[in-house]
Amino acid sequence: MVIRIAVPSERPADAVTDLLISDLHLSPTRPAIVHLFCSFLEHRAPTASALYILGDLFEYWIGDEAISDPSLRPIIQGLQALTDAGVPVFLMHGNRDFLIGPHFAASTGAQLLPDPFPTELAGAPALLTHGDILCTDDVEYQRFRAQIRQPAWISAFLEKTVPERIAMAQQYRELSKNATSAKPADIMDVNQDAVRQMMQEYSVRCLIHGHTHRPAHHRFVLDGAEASRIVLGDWYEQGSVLECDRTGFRLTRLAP
Ligand SMILES: [Mn+2]
Repeated sequence: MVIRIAVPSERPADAVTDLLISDLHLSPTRPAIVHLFCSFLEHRAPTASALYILGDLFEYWIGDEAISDPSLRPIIQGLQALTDAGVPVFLMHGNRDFLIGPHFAASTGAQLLPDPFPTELAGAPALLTHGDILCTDDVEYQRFRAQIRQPAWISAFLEKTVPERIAMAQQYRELSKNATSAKPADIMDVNQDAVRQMMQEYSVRCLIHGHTHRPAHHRFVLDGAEASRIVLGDWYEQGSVLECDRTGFRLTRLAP
């Protein structure tokens, strides 16, 4: 379960809206989206009861040495200002930034979440996941994922120099782009059986994920009762935020 951080007095006492985002793919090559995110951290997120980032905050993360990259400083500082103000930030790894580690967490005050992560939202149990593990129809991707998540692969990668790692990350990104454009769209969506299985395993009726960049609120019947799967949107053309309070869930957009 989530450990709530004590709320300092400068925060509104009635802050009861949780915000969930994912797939920002922040990169110095897309300054408008970096600016949009920093503005969101400064103006929108401080009134929230918590901010959940469900993976792929960054276009790629080559290890926590990236914290000292000057172009990423506004992002680190913005997150730190938010957690300093008493808003808990929960961060899950995505497939692009699964090497975010303890130094990033210490520099921002963000708390790393395992994937999947069961919690409570809108007064009911909910399960959070980045979403790529549900794309079981994409066998080639799952094979690649299993390979790069092995501790031996990770330690070999982290032993390389920073420029070598950046070159490799960019190379993987190109390979992924080419592979993605060659695959039929439905292969890269979640598999409904995988969704049901995960929800049954955690006994939840609400699953929230990103990764597929197909924002939607899907309703279906699971074991005879209504269930929902909420998909967060990406931050390519605009921002995408899921608001959650006791009245339910709302998918909203942020204009750049
Ligand atoms: Mn992803």
